[in-house]
Amino acid sequence: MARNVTVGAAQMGPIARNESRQVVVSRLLELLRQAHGRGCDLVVFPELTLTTFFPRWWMEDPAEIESFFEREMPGPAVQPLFDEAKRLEIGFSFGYGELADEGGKTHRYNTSILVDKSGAIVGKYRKIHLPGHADHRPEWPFQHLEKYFFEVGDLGFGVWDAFGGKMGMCICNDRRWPETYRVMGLKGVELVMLGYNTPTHIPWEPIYDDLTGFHNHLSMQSGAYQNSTWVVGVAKAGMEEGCNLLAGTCIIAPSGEIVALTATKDDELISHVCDLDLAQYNKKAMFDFAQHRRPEHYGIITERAGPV
Ligand code: ING
Repeated sequence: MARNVTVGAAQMGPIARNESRQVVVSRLLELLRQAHGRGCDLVVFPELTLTTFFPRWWMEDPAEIESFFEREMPGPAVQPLFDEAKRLEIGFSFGYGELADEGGKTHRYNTSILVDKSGAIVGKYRKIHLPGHADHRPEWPFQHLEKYFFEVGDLGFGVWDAFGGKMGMCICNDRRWPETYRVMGLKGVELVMLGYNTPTHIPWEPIYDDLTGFHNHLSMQSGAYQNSTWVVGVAKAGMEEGCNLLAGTCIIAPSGEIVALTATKDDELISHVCDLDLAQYNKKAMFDFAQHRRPEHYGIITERAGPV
């Protein structure tokens, strides 16, 4: 008996800097309804999907910075998405800028949540691998200031029992790091969902500009195969405020094969019936960690920050 989860990957086209939450949510609702029409159980939206990718600009005004974040989830502008998803009995995941008042301080995270069919938030993840820089670099065509706007996530890589299997989340640059998938793989993950905003020009490593699409799929396909898990990668795509963002939204099987791929750089839904039992196959074969993985023999150095 297959453990099927029909998954939708809801790619978003560009979001303008002045685009209201209400307009963005109306676009998310349209994709949600399309997903319902395809019988989806779960829809994955991109990273920071409620606003434009604001880390491309230097900002100092606290009110302007805060305008890109959410103090409550769901807030009034996002509530319609939760309501409609609950009505349609469809789960979803999306990314947003989180303001969290914890320990007497206000913290800023690049966050994603997992919402089940009842409308309950069953999982939260705060981005750990923050790429780019924290200082203003006006000589560059655009900034990549995630280290300035966000703190490093403090929740680790979680795996949650939901949708009949073991669900995991990560965000964008996390997908490039093998540890991301391996930590979830060691927790038995069967489907990893993630969103990304990936410029096709990287000011700090322009030699790989023509390989952004290749590296995008290479990273996710490797993670899927080496941990025998489904991977769903969802782009915010297109020319957004003068910055060209990669598309390439895809659904990847535990074999590492791409089974669904977007054809545009706009709002576009792709979907696939994901049999979670397929993830179990190689967990009991090539990647049976207990049988074949020998970390005690790897000569792992003690993890240390900074240059070795
Ligand atoms: N974006 C990019 C990503 O990792 C980046 C940053 C782009 C790093 C291209 C390296 C090369 O896909 C985010 N938001 O992490």
